[in-house]
Amino acid sequence: MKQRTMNAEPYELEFDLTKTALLIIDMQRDFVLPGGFGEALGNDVTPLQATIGPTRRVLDAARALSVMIIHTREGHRPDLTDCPPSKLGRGRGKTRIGDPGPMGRILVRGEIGHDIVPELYPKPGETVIDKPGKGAFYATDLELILRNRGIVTLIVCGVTTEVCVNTSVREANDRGFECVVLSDCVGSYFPEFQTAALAMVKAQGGIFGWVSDSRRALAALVA
Ligand code: TIU
Repeated sequence: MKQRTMNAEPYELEFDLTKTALLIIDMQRDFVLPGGFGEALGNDVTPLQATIGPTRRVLDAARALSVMIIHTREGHRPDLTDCPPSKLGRGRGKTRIGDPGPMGRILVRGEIGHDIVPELYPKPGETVIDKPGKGAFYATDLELILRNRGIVTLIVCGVTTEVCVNTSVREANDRGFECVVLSDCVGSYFPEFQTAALAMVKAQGGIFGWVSDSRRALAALVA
C-alpha cells in the first residue's frame, strides 16, 4: 500500500508515496556553516545545524522507500549574470555574493560553500535544482520535473524557514501542490521567525499547507 496518513496541523495529511517528493531546500555550507553567505549577512549560523540530524533521518526513510528526492541550492553563475543587482547590493555588508571567503566565492555555483553539507549530500539519481532566487520555482525547471513525475505532495525540509522554505511553499501551494513542512527539519537564524513562519503555513485551515515534524513524518512513511 502506498497510501499514507501523516499526523499534522491543522489536520492529518493524506498522501500517496508514489506521488510524493521530499524537497530539501538549500542545505548548503553557505547557510549552515561559518564563513558563508548566512554569516556574511550578519547571522549566527549554529541554530541551523540542528536541522541536519532529523533531516537525515527523513532522507534515509525516503531513500529506503524510493520516494522522489529533490535538493535545491541557492546560488549564482560565476559571472553573476543571473544575480539581480538589487540582490548583490542588499545589506551593505562588507562581504557580498561573489566575494572570496573561506569556503570559496560566496553563493557561487561550483564553490565548496555553495554545495550541500556532506550529511545530506545528494546520491546519484536524486534531483538537484540550482535556483537564483529564494523560491525553488522561480527561474528553475522544478515545476516541470514535478509534473512529469506526477508529484502532488511535497515533504519540505531545509533553510531558512521564513525565507527560502516559506517562499518555496507559497510558490508550490499556488501551483496546486500540497506541502507539509517538518518543524525540526527547517531552521531559522531567528527563533521568533521560526515560530511565526511555521504558524503562517498552517493558519486559517492550512492556508499554505501543513506542519508536522520528523517523528510524525517517519511514522507515516514507514507505516
Ligand atoms: N537569509 C536567509 O535567511 N536565507 C536566504 O538568504 N536563503 C535561504 O533561505 N535559503
